Amino acid sequence: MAIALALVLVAIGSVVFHFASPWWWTPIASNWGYIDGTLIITFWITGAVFVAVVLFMAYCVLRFRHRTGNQALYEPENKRLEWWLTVATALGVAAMLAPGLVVWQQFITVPEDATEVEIVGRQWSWSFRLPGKDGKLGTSDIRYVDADNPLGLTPDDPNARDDIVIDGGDLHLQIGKPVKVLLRSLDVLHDFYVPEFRGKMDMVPGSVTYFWMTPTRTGNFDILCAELCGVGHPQMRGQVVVAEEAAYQAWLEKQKTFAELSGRPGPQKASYTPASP
Ligand SMILES: [Cu+2]
Repeated sequence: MAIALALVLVAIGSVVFHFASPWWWTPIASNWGYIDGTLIITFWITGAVFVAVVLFMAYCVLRFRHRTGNQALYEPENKRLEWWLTVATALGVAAMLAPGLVVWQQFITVPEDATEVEIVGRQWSWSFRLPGKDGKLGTSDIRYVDADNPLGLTPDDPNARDDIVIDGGDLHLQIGKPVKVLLRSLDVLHDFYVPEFRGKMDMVPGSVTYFWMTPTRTGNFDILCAELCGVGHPQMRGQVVVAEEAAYQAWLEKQKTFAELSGRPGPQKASYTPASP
């Protein structure tokens, strides 16, 4: 009786804790309310199954408790029960997976008016790149990485020269403007994660991953690395600042282009100056 009661209390306590708990997601700051929606569906389904299983256990503990003269019956097969459990489990799992597939499709279908922003991870810091006036990001290759060119932009690519490179600063974004977030890593696996954006994606050395989002709330948001990437992993922090248009433009004007940072004003040409006699 005491154990059955304890099980019922566990079920009731879990539901009460869920609704009364002060710990909940940090308020959302992007368009990805759908991500929260899929999580809530999963909570409801797993929560209902959890309560049903625990209450069923309490019922069994009480109903089939030891009594003198009672004998257990061995029943290894039960067609009807197996059929019923298989269908119910399949429906539950499908209901949890299907919304995720729909949201994933939206997560990687970038709207036409999105501007590109590149985020580069390395052990253990974040760098950023915005397209310059031409609206295009130049190409890059890890072989070009050096002190003047921390992101490895192709020195002779005209599209790269006006790219804005932010190495060791914050990334600023304009509120309400969709961005395509392009992710690169210079060394090992990292994962770009801003909890308020409800968006995260692995950064894989040698490839470019992406998703898109629209910031919907101004403020400063922490960037976390969500992929264990070495001893400095917990300190791999950055900041995204979401600002109104005027503040964003003021910040943008203060940023340096790749050409300014690397002292490469024009395409590099091989030249030969004869030594004076
Ligand atoms: Cu990392």
